[in-house]
Amino acid sequence: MRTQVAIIGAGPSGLLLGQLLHAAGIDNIVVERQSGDYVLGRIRAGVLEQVTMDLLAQAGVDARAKAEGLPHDGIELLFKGARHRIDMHALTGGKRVTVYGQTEVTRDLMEARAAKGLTTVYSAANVSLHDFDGQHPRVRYEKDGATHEIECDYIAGCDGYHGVSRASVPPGAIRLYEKVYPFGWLGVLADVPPVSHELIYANTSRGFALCSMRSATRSRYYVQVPVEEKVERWSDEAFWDELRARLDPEAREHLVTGPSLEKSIAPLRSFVAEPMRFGRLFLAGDAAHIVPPTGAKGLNLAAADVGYLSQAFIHHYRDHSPSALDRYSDLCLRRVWKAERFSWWFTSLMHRFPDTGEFGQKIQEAELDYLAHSQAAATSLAENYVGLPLESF
Ligand code: FAS
Ligand code: PHB
Repeated sequence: MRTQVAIIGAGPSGLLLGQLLHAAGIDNIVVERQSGDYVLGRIRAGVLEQVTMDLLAQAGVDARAKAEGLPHDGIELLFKGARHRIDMHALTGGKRVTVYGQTEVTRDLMEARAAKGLTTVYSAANVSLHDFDGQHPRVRYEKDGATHEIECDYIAGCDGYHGVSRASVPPGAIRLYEKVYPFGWLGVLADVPPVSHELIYANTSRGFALCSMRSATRSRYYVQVPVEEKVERWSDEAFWDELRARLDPEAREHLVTGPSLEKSIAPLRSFVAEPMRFGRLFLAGDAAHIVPPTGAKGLNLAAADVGYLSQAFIHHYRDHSPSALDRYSDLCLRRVWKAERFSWWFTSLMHRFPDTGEFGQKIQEAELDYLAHSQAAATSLAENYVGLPLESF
């Protein structure tokens, strides 16, 4: 097979890149090691920045997100037993986020790709990348007992943190930056109405909690747990009891519980790989960076990367200009590191660390009190949460 851009990974990065390239007349093939159902079965992000919504629109895949997504103008910070609203819409001159699950984004992208008859190879085993440091890169994979090869102009590594793309880069050519947090998030998805119409981020002496949602009838909740915690040790009842213990009286009273549809523990880490380009291989999304989900940046950073990368390929193929491809990594990393900082800051503010102690808890509460009563402080949180603007090439 031959294509212009071979995309590794059919998560949000790979599928959105595929649609953006197709919309610009650039041929591409997506190679995914799992089945489509497996990809859809992963429960992950829930909050989309306007930048992401705009990119979905550019790809012609925003209809359902606009129809079913929930526009959110604010979030609430819960500390010392009381909630304080951050009016992001007012503080950012009218910006907002949209609550719409990553699963639905992926489903919309999968359906759009299939409707266009574009090639997606699912259940591709032993994917390998070749000669991306030369002029004629290739991707190999095994399927149905045969080895297949794709000749391409470029490879987009959209295969996540555990993917083969970053692992294919010679160790001396890449710099890795990582911070692993000493706790995880135990998450529950349940068909119960959300406890509040906006997200609640809670800092409590028992640890962090987050009240989120997927719709008016489906909620997503998280509680901070020790990094060694096992999800098997948590009954639904134990989860709901712990969440209640971390809420304010009003939220506790309004909490509707029910059987979990999904229950899992996600580890938290900050991670960046530099650069994001190696010859004719470009990394995008979780393949290049990971943020703790506190700032709801992971999926949105992935979308921004492929927004930049699709524009760079368009400049290359349409305008025969290599400069945008040359600037891709620097442009992404400038915004990635700002999102890494915001996600690290918000995680440090909202969670209990082994060494937080009483003094640390007082410092966190003082900063939260400052955020709740200073327009300057709240504006900084708001403009980062709704998403910093993209730069132009
Ligand atoms: P993905 O990991 O989503 O997709 C990569 C794809 O590549 C996968 O389908 C994988 O099967 C495939 N792949 C891997 N290796 C391959 C190979 N060798 N060959 C071919 N294909 C291969 N972000 C938020 O904003 N909010 C959240 O609450 C949140 N929660 C998360 C919870 C968990 C447990 C995890 C892991 C992440 C969470 N994230 C969250 C971040 C997440 O949403 C990512 O940012 C987002 O999935 C990034 O999308 P991709 O870059 O496409 O990577
Ligand atoms: C979610 O709904 O899964 C979600 C929302 C906001 C976050 C993290 C996760 O910061």
